[in-house]
Amino acid sequence: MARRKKLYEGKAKIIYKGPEPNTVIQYFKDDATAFNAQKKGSIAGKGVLNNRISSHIFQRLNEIGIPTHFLKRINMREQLVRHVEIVPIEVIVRNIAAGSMAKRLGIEEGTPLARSIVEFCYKSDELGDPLINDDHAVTLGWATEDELDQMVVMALRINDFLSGMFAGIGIRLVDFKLEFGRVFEEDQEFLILADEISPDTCRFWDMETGKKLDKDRFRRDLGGVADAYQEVARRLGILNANDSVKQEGSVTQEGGIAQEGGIAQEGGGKKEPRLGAAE
Ligand code: ADP
Ligand code: AIR
Ligand code: ASP
Repeated sequence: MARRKKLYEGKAKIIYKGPEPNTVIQYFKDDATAFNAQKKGSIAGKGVLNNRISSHIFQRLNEIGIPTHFLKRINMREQLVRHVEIVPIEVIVRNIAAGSMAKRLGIEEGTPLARSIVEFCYKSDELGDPLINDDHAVTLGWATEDELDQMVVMALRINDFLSGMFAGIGIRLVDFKLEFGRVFEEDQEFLILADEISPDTCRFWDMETGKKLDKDRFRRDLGGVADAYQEVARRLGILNANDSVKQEGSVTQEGGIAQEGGIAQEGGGKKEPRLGAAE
């Protein structure tokens, strides 16, 4: 493999220089962190599943006219995307109270919200991605008023589309996080959706049982992390039904032992899952 220039290594992905100008490659790692990297681990096969799930979702969003950075999935762990200047704001959409909002406001997790809530957080690991409002974002120069408006409009459209898409496969979209980036074309600057949408960045609850099918299984030590991510991929129709989860220790956690299902292929010793129809 040709040697590539690493531009950035994050908690869950590595960004490499792309083959064409203004492109980068996102490499999806198996590493998992939570609570701004205070908790660290590795989930065998997570990167493969997130690459596949996120590619599928971004492709669908491109098709309905949401501008995104996604160009194509290159292989099991990599996708080619447009290089953007990331807006240092995480945009969170919530349909049901959960996680930090439930905790902060003393609301029981699982309480439905009368309308969707959009939150902004300043993207800073050191500060723990603190919640901010429009005034902070504009005054401190992280985004313009117009950019905030664009992000909210896109986030709500994405929420409508994805809520329907997941409801169709028996999954409630509880909340999710988006990142946007700036691209420059012919003296024009505009925002496109960047980063990833996967069980690492969304809360997914099974509509019948309420089972968590997302990163909360890792955050809250619920076990079955890879299994849950696989279930999401299967329901999306992008993982063959006969792909199985190995009941062997393949999730490791720093400072602890967690025994978890990794991903195995039927009749093969390879760890990467066999995936369904190409995008
Ligand atoms: P983190 O930086 O929070 O640890 P990741 O491990 O997911 O997160 O690393 C991916 C990084 O790449 C993130 O910081 C994200 O903002 C950034 N990123 C996502 N999409 C693009 C893109 N198209 N161009 C440049 N940077 C991107
Ligand atoms: N999120 C926020 N920062 C990183 C991520 N992945 C996502 C969570 C959850 C939503 O944003 O995965 O889906 C809200 O998270 P929280 O912790 O603020 O309740
Ligand atoms: N991704 C963030 C972290 O690594 C937040 C989270 O997902 O809990 O801590």
